[in-house]
Amino acid sequence: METTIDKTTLLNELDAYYIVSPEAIAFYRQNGYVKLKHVLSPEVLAYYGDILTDLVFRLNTLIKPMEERTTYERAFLQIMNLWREDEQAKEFVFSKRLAKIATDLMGVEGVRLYHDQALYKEPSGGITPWHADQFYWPLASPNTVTVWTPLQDTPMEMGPLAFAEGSQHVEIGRDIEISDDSEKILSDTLQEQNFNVHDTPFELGEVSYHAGWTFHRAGPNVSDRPRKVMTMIYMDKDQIVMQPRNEYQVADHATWLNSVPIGSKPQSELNPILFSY
Ligand SMILES: O=C(O)CCC(=O)C(=O)O
Repeated sequence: METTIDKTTLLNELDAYYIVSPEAIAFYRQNGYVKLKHVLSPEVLAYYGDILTDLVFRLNTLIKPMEERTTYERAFLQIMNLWREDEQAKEFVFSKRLAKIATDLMGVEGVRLYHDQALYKEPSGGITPWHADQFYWPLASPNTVTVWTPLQDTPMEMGPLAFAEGSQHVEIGRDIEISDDSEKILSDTLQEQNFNVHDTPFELGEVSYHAGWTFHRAGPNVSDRPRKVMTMIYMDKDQIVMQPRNEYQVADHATWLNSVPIGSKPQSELNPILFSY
């Protein structure tokens, strides 16, 4: 029998507030990430998962065989700002539920979207090397956070996201782009400095939030299913754009921040406020 999807129920769920426990907030601030279960229902994930997946495969241009790809290209198909491509993708990306959690974890008044991105690790896709995201962003304060939302359960063989606990507090390796070098150098340094690495599967409905300076990586996808993940990067709504410090930040300033003046808030239509108290 065909089941009918009640769209209003799905939209209500995307906007319904999730109460973030004081323990989860304390954990995030200490460790630079937190994993939360039962944030999204199987129904929301199935419905929006299909929409996001169709978009990823429609917009993807990376079609060369795995053997010819760089380490970065082997890690995932990366399709950005899906909210600008499709009204239903926008419903998911603009979820107040997910944006409020980001707000509460950072302890700010509200958050803007930096950009979204789908990260699909294909079967036989390689590792995501150790890196910290904020290396790429010309943003003045560390109040940035990414929600990593798997669209299916993600066992170890699919390459779930792993985190070096507390690594956002130390100013090591902040000038290293994601690469084979970052994997080697950061893995050695994090080990030498005794950082605990949290690497566990994600249940269906579980999501993680990690701070912009938290080092993270993912293993290869050795399963026969694609590891489908949608992410949204949030920043404090009062975040300030700073002078870019590298070529990636110059590019991000133009692409994701609409080239707003250095020293101003990113107030253009590219960076909407998604939740505010
Ligand atoms: O999905 C992955 O493998 C990497 C994700 C990541 O680096 C991020 O969301 O910041």
